[in-house]
Amino acid sequence: QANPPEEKIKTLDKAGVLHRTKTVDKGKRLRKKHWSASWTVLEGGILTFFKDSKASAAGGLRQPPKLSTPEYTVDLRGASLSWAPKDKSSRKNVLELRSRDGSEYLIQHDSEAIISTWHKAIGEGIQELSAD
Ligand code: I3P
Repeated sequence: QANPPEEKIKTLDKAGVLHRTKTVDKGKRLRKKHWSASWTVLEGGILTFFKDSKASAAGGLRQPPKLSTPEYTVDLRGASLSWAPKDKSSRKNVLELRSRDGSEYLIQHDSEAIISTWHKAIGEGIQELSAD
């Protein structure tokens, strides 16, 4: 094997702007859904949702939000990912991510192609961690 696992896991897997909302916080269902378009980074088995920022949404990949701070950090170890059932949202292309600590997030993008690449990348991230 060319690279030790420590090397592999540090690489940036994916980054971009997604719609997301947290629905459950450590087992406690949140009352209101607040969808935000925010910069999202998948790196080293961690998915980080940055704070909502109009600048990050508008700038897309060309303008990473340097001054933005992480809002939610999801450890993918022991997490699970699936397409959200229809009753979870009226939106299309919605993924549901459940973390091991019992929190849940919905992740959405109007483009089926874009959400599919995130589905694949996050799914692979979860797989890689379960192999350790
Ligand atoms: C919610 C808002 C959400 C919607 C949610 C509404 O209303 O419109 O976007 O979720 O539907 O309750 P409010 O802004 O008044 O909180 P979706 O867009 O995912 O459908 P829900 O009650 O069916 O979760």
